Amino acid sequence: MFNRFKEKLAGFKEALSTKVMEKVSLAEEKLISKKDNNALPEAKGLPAASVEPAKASASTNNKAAKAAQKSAPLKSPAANGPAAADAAAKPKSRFSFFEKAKSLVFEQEVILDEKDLDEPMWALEMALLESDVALPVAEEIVKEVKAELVGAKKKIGADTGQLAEDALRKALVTLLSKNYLDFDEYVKNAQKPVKILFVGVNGTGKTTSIAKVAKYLMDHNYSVVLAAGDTFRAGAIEQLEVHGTNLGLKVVKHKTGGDPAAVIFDAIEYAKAHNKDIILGDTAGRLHTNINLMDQMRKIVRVTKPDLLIFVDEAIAGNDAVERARLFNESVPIGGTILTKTDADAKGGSAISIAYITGKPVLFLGVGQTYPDLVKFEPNWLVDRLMGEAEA
Ligand SMILES: Nc1nc2c(ncn2[C@@H]2O[C@H](COP(=O)(O)OP(=O)(O)O)[C@@H](O)[C@H]2O)c(=O)[nH]1
Ligand SMILES: [Mg+2]
Repeated sequence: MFNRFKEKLAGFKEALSTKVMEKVSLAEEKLISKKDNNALPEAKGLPAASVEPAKASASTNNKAAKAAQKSAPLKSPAANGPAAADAAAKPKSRFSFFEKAKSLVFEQEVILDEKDLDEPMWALEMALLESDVALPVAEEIVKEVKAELVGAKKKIGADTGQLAEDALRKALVTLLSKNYLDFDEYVKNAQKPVKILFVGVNGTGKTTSIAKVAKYLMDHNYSVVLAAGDTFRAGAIEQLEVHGTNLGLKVVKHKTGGDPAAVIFDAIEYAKAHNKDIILGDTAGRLHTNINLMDQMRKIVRVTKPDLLIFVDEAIAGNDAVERARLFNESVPIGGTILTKTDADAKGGSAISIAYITGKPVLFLGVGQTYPDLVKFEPNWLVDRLMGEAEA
């Protein structure tokens, strides 16, 4: 899942790491030249200072040492202790001076400014666009990541890739949380029976998703009835009936070629008469470019007045899915999206973009062909998979 996305991100991480390293070596050079200039007397003084007590403890005959020892009572009794210890560590102490200087550089914090981020941000935008993230969405993410990184203090030695990842993760979670809707809460609070209608292009996974959502709702103790509203495609009614049989659900149907609005209307009547909680209505697949079929969809919506209209599309369609969602939403106001086939999606762009572009939440992700292969949309779940370890 999303392996291409992970690959593309490597460019951004690398660009950021390179920039941080550049800044670090610049800071290092500055620090060293500063040390070279004003550290000379200091550098001379240090070994000299440590030489003296060294001699003092090494040779008790030395006059200076004796004088030092005589004057010792004037100082605190402990004063000789550290001096002696320093002396014993003389060769090491000289070494550790350079060690200390080095570690100063290592602890130097690098602050990234806007200009430093030009290249990494370009790399990020390219990575997002190549992963089929829609342009306005990519721009929004870049803006967020940049805001997160400008002024960020970076310590050399820490993982620069992590800095890049943390900033991007935060931006993605923020973006994906914007239109979040808790489907469970929605269903719980909605007046029953809840009328949910599924629309979208042919072959994207509408009927499969209806069966998955039915199973999901049954697992949450709701009673469900299915409406075979795809009266257009041969075999569509039978396909839904197979799911009905598998799940033990009533399927309300008419003949192929019948009026889809009438089928859904009947299912609503059935649900009311039998105290069912939820009606899941199938519809025929249609392209947003087909004026007649789009008109028909508007009619179905007008007549049946669904509480929730779900647009279904496949993640693997990338930008096409996002564009279709936008156009469907212009025709009939959708309440949310189910993005199917994310299990086969390498890029992740549509999952990132679709809610932002439509302004409507992603409700579920389809992750396979069996009933339990439905994941309730959670920003963190998705971001974990987008940013996590690539699978083999
Ligand atoms: N891998 C995968 N396949 C899916 C998923 N959802 C649906 N499919 C497959 O997509 C094909 C078309 O599904 P269908 O429900 O008939 O699409 P519809 O024409 O929109 O109703 C079927 O072979 C499904 O098994 C999914 O999340 N992952
Ligand atoms: Mg179908």
